[in-house]
Amino acid sequence: MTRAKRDMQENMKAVDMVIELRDCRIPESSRNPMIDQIIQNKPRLIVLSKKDKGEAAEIEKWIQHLSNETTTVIAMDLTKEPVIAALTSACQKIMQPKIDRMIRRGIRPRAIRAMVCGIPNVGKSTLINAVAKKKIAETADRPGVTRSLKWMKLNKNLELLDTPGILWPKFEDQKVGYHLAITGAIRDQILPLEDIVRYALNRLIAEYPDKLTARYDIELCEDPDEVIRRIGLKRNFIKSGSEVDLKRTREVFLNELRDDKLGSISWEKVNENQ
Ligand SMILES: Nc1nc2c(ncn2[C@@H]2O[C@H](COP(=O)(O)OP(=O)(O)OP(=O)(O)O)[C@@H](O)[C@H]2O)c(=O)[nH]1
Ligand SMILES: [Mg+2]
Repeated sequence: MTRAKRDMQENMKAVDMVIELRDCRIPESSRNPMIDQIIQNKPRLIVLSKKDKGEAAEIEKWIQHLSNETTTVIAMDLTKEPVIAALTSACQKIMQPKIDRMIRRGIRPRAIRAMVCGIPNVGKSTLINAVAKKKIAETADRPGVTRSLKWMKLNKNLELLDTPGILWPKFEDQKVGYHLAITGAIRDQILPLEDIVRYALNRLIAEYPDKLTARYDIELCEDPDEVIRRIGLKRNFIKSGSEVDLKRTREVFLNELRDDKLGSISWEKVNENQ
């Protein structure tokens, strides 16, 4: 078992529920399947982050698809939207049955305790910083199970563990790797640049030809290698001689894709995953 997993399992004992972050553009690829095992049957709030970067209609379908009795789903732009209000209301709704039970038994309900978790780059720090910045964060030390845990008190109803649980994505399916690379979750050369770009272009040629032509003003064809060559030619990325500098073209193209220069794209759609 990895250290991160062990830590999460320990911290799990101290929380009432889990806030799982996923990238709204790739809700399947940006989840770690181990999470179900770690959080067992604790109530869960899935926050689909980077709402501003995905397609509204697709995000709405994901919200419907992922919601069930123990899981509530919301989508957010964590950099702009009021995080505290959204989290408090969602977490309260999720925990209401338990709170009601406590009240019926004559127990005064305490604040809900939640842990934020997710794979790298989904917005864990952005969420926690947004909360901490508000200075409601009188971080209090309270003994956890084996060591002291730091909590951030958002208000009288909700406390967040100040360290998120980090999980790594799974790369069993190559498509997952491409999705993570395209959205910037992995930046290292884990996968060959050529393959990432080929995958992205195949998808764009088939599903978003207008976005490609609008950005690069080229004539499209079905061959992604030819399309990247045409993009390089258009941008005048020429090596000595008259050859197109394909490596540079691919790098620039992938950077532009990550920077949303082609617009909002939901790389995973609900139907494909059913
Ligand atoms: N546009 C947009 N950007 C976001 C959103 N949430 C996070 N980001 C950006 O995504 C990048 C990664 O966010 P982090 O909060 O650092 O992600 P993290 O989960 O803490 O990542 P690790 O620390 O690597 O595990 C940052 O550049 C954030 O500004 C969002 O909702 N919308
Ligand atoms: Mg972080």
